[in-house]
Amino acid sequence: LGLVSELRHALATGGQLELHYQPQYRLDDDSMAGLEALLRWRHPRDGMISPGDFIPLAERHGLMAALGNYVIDQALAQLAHWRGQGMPEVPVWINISAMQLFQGDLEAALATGLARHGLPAGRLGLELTESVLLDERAGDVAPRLEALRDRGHPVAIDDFGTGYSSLGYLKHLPLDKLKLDRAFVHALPDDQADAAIVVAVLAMAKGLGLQVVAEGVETPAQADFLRAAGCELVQGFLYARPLTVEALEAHWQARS
Ligand code: G
Ligand code: G
Ligand code: MN
Ligand code: NA
Repeated sequence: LGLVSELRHALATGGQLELHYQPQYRLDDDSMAGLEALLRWRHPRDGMISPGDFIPLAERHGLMAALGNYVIDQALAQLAHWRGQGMPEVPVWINISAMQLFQGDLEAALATGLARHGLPAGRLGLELTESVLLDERAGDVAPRLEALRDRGHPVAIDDFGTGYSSLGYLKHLPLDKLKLDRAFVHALPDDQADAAIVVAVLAMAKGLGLQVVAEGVETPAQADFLRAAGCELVQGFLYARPLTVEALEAHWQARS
């Protein structure tokens, strides 16, 4: 319980929770296409704690709405701060958990944040992990996503290919992007099965009018394979790790 009260304290004071940003790049012209915001907890005693460890804790203890709303506000505040500073005006993508999607005030939190920071909804993309679709409330996912997309938020399915869900949902859900899970990228270009799966996913996405972001790109050989296969967007350690704001600004300046 110690960590829970510390998380509650961190949320109330704000200082220990920060967003890191990982850029996404276009394979055709190397331009920056977007940023994924990844939450970090800089714990005064334990050091950097991964969201994989504290998000489940937040969900169990009723802190997820507050944490999610904090992420929304931080990401939008950062975008507003960068306005007019020469940073590329790309969307920031935040991760949304199943619990947040069904939380009553998600739309209000988004609308409030956009209004406060004077930004259009198109600048804040929403990533939902594929396993959200396995949630028992999955029947309600389509109308929830439609409402968010109608407001102008781009929507992506994260970890695509690992959620054990049916492809049928692609027909019914309003989506903009698939984020191909790094499990399929890791062994490219040599692994014949992964190569076949990636080519098939790219063809399917094209037919459905969806963009694909390949995740976990770590080597030039993986990038070459993906480019030749017609993949539009990439994210991974080859380009940049998730970066602090200062490191991202330096990364951007070094590239421009
Ligand atoms: O970067 P890292 O390995 O720490 O990310 C671990 C997991 O935590 C990823 O699945 C990522 O989607 C998730 N995650 C990161 N930031 C957030 C966030 O702000 N909200 C939610 N719900 N999940 C996040
Ligand atoms: O589930 P989600 O895709 O949101 O998780 C993002 C996680 O993937 C973050 O923890 C991030 O640090 C990690 N990540 C980003 N790029 C790479 C990469 O090239 N290789 C590996 N192994 N992990 C990556
Ligand atoms: Mn993600
Ligand atoms: Na992923």
